[in-house]
Amino acid sequence: MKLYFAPGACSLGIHVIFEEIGTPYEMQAVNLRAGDHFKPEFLAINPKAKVPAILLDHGEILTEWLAIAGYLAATNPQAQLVPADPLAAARVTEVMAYINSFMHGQGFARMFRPERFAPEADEAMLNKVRAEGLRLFSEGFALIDQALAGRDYLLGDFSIADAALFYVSYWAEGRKTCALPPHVAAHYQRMLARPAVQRAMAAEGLV
Ligand SMILES: N[C@@H](CCC(=O)N[C@@H](CS)C(=O)NCC(=O)O)C(=O)O
Repeated sequence: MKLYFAPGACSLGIHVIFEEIGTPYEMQAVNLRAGDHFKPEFLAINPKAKVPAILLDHGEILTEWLAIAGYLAATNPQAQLVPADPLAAARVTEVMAYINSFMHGQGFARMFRPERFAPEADEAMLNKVRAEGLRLFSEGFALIDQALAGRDYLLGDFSIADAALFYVSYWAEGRKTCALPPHVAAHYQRMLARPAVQRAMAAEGLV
């Protein structure tokens, strides 16, 4: 398998999952700053021009964070990255969807791509979009913080949901965009102590 990633992007969470599983995989960096994701070579991989994408061993491409994480967990049951109980497994998807669609797609995207939410806006308006993004991003962390009270990981045991929380926590703490509330901050430190996370961070040049 091959993971298409950009250092420190949401693909970091998928990178962590690959490392947690421990099976061999290749990495292909995509330079988002240089706009390489809009070039024909990458659009042939993902016409949505986004990382992460994975190339499966039989040649198919899979995109979308939630789909990739779910696929990796389902095809590597020995890694126990999703609970067997259907409701517990749905809880994993529930929290990942919130992180990926709301915190990332609504909150963080407004902070870093405000022009996509307000085309042709002037700088004052873009700043309002950025501020709204920060508000939504922080609202997400506040909600997740409550869910983490008394727990080491989001659903009790480590799961792919923790890799999702890790990548947005990295955006907050690692990129200094906002302070993490206490339980999320403790979760972030717990994640940083995992060897799989350390390997992924080192491979992306983030430490
Ligand atoms: N819905 C997609 C979103 C992926 C996404 O937003 N990826 C970002 C990096 S974190 C990206 O490739 N951005 C490039 C761009 O939007 O120009 C998913 O969950 O996989």
